[in-house]
Amino acid sequence: MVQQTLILIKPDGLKKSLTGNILSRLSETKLEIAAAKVVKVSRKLAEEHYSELKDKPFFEDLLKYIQGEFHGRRKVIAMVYHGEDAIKKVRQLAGATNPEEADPTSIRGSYGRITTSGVYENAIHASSSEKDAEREIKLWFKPEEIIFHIYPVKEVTRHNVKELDWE
Ligand code: IDP
Ligand code: MG
Repeated sequence: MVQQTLILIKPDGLKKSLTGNILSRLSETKLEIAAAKVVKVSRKLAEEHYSELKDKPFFEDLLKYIQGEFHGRRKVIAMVYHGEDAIKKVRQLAGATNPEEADPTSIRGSYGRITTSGVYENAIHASSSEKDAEREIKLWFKPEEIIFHIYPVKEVTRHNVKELDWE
């Protein structure tokens, strides 16, 4: 099944200069890149992205982590990958959430760590289901930033300019 998945190179991945390595690993999947940008993550975006984890004890640290507060750089790289079984392929390559339990050849197994304060710094985010992927892609990207449209869009007029929005 053709799917899309949201991938983030998290602030630790950027600080460790892993962008090239991660993109090379992702190219092993033969998926197609459908969107990419550098994003300064606001607290609101961080909260919405991780809304399902809001009751976890590590939630506040997670918001700081994804906003770059632990790495002195307020940015992530956000990308959409597109193709057959994209979600499973990228999750497999990413490895388990806990970098110490992740397959050592996976991205998280190779580059992740648990900090002394208990944050899982695992270099990348990858959507974990079709439902999450759709929610996350619509949260991070506008339709016109994505090359292929697998989710319905509608035309809206803002300030007399026609543009696309998610339906
Ligand atoms: P996922 O990123 O593999 O989908 P989620 O459970 O959705 O895992 O958690 C989102 C992120 O929150 C993880 O990637 C990791 O950075 C962090 N995280 C998850 N569980 C823990 C934990 O038990 N302690 C500390 N950080 C965690
Ligand atoms: Mg998740």
